[in-house]
Amino acid sequence: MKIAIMGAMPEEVEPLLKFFGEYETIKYANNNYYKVNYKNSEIVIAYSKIGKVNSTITASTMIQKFGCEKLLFSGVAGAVSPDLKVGDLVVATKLGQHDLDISAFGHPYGFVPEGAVYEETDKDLIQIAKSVAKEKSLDLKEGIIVTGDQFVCDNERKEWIAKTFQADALEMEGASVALTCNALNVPVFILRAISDAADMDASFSFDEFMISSAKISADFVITMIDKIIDA
Ligand code: OS5
Repeated sequence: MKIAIMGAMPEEVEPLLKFFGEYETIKYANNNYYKVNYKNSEIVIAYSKIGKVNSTITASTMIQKFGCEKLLFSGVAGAVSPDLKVGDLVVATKLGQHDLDISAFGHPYGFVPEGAVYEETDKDLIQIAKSVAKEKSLDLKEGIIVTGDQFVCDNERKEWIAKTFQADALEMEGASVALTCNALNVPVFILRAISDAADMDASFSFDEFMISSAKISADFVITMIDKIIDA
């Protein structure tokens, strides 16, 4: 089994590389891919760099060049739902692009012809995540995550996103990763731990909690790996 684990920023994959310890570094398409042998499986780890384009390239490379058969994303997010606080874990049931807008032609926000507003994630991987959460007595929330090429730090924009997409959290890579995986028929799982509330204090909260929240998410994904391999 070949499994991809990706993040967007170095801090999001560092806990994974530290855990697995030994890895081979492969340079490809202006990025580094870290190959790990673990329990007769191969795990490919990479951070894409920020945003939808970079994350699409990395997800596509993980699948088409490295042959990964499942893809897990681990990272941080801004909270949209007032129920989500810093450090909370949220797994995406579906994801949309909040900055995709051809509404001038009568289409809903986030929609392009021959596409869909939301990309779904893999139900089996969510089940595995739920069983890990139960075993570890961790609170894992399920919700809608939206993606856009902007760091949201504005209540008005956040409220618009909440109302338009019924979103619980937002970030800058998940929907593009899910769209890539779904197009290539690879099961996808997107996990985020909250680093900020996407409000006027977001950049300060992000700087303070990015590393601790990234580790919460990465630690959770690590505990899922054994179950995925054994399933
Ligand atoms: O990957 C981006 C999306 N992530 C999730 C997220 C988020 N997205 C949108 N709005 C919010 N409120 C969000 N909260 C969490 C996090 C990440 C956000 S962009 C952060 C950029 C921070 C930064 N800029 N420069 N550096 C770090 C230093 C640097 C310099 C050179 C090379 C690498 C890093």
